[in-house]
Amino acid sequence: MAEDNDQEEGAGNGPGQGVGVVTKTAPKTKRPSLYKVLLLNDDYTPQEFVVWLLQSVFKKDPEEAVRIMMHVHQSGIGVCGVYTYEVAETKVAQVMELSRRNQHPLQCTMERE
Ligand code: TYC
Repeated sequence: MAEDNDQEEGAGNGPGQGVGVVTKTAPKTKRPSLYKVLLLNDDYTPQEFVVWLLQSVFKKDPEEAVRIMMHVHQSGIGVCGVYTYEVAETKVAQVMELSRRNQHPLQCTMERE
């Protein structure tokens, strides 16, 4: 019978009954793009300066710094680290400024991963 059935129109919740449905939108967290900071080899920048840069700018331990420097020295280019855009940009600027101040021709650049 209609009178004792909750599913009939006019009974229960649902549209038009003044009862809201709580919905939750998943928060949209987009992961930022990452950028490789690359060091380029040259014939003039001292190896010790490159190792020092890798420790001071890129926070590498001494062994890792030597490994990266030797890789760049032997293959011409190498990755110093991977960062978000603004961090990568800052590291490149720091390397270029330190190299300029010390009159070394060392070049550093960044590239989207
Ligand atoms: N090739 C340089 C030398 O023999 C050392 C060096 C290594 C320079 C890495 C730049 O990114 C570099 N003195």
